Amino acid sequence: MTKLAIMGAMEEEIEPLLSHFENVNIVEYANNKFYEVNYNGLDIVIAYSKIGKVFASLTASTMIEKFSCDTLLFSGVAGGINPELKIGDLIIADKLCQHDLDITAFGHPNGYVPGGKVFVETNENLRNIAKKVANENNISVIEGTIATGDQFVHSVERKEFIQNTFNADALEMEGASVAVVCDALNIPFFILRAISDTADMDAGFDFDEFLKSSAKNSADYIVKIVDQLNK
Ligand code: 4EH
Repeated sequence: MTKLAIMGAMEEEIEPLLSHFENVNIVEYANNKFYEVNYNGLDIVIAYSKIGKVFASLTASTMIEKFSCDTLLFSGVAGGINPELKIGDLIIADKLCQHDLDITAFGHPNGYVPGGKVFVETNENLRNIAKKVANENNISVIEGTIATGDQFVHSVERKEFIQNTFNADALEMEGASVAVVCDALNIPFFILRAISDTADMDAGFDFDEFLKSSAKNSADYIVKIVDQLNK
């Protein structure tokens, strides 16, 4: 690894990272800010994309093609589907899908378009490193499927559709688009989320209450993973 990308979607998701690293150099590009740091000899670029699949794809592509990052970590929050996941808990994506991608009118399965695949897998080596770090630090984390779509899910109906259709454990609005970009460009990537809400009636309320604390849970674990990668 020569340069590491760490991205979030919202400012709150990368703020705990930025306050951890010193001497940040800001580069403005593509209507966004990219925060360059050198952390114990490792070059890192940090950015938040803004919300949703399009902005997340743009930022991931930019970090890879413009900033020459060759490994990507995503840190942020998610709505929980798996009842084992409580607010604040961590989930590592082993694969991701787009729950709002729908050309079922033509007989294709949900989440599929020709030339693509329903599920994109994350890098196994990064997952194993993350699990080793979790073990050593007594961090409890589950591995599972994350479903992405351009919707803040706050209804049991939509949540159950996503659970039943993709067997997803958590949902958010960016991960799968980052996965598609990294997979196409052959960049090893890792997607971590901490639960901020459970995507039901109370999701908006819970999200506002737990965004910052859950974003910090995710970011703190990411820093430990970076330390391990940099050994
Ligand atoms: O980046 C978006 C944020 C919500 S939208 C996706 N993020 C948070 C993950 C997430 C999520 N996604 C879909 C957490 N809970 C989710 C859920 N459904 N229930 C947002 C939030 N605050 C202000 C503006 N937009």
